[in-house]
Amino acid sequence: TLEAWYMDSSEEDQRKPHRLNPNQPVPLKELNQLGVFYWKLNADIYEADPELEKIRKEQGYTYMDILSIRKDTLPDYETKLKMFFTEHLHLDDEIRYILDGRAYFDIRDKQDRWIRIDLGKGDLITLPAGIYHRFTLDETDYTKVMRLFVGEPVWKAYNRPADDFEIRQKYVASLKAF
Ligand code: KMT
Ligand code: NI
Repeated sequence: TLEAWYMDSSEEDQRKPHRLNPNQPVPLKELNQLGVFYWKLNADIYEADPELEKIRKEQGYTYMDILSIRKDTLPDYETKLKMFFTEHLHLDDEIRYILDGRAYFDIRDKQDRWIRIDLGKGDLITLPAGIYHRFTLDETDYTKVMRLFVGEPVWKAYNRPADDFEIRQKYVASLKAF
């Protein structure tokens, strides 16, 4: 299963866990209420995994590519990591499947607090269009991630504040249902 927790507000290295003391865990059910969904898969067989195929078919994830995020394999590593960790939203869902290594996704809860989601090999996560979030490596400085998308990919990120976008307003309205 997936581990998530509320973050402290220290300015220390973004790659550290940033847990509160005592730790304040966030159960998957609460992530679901924020529109975040999760599957656990066997990343060793991702190239021919019927479970992954089923999800891709059901969700319409026609596009996929794979990024190895480490200093010596990702062009413009420093710049990209800085961009990934700048709070932003997208007009489409963000779907990521960790094939190797580890990473954190941070998302905002309804009260605008940061929740850190700890991802490792085999974790597939979807963030809804319009949610504010950011991404970082952890102290191991490496992950290999599959990016999935419905149709032609659009990677454009809108940094916060992006409250005037219709997708943002739609997302915020969707939270009131809970
Ligand atoms: C994003 O938009 O937040 C990212 O794509 C970064 C994580 S996966 C490369
Ligand atoms: Ni993003």
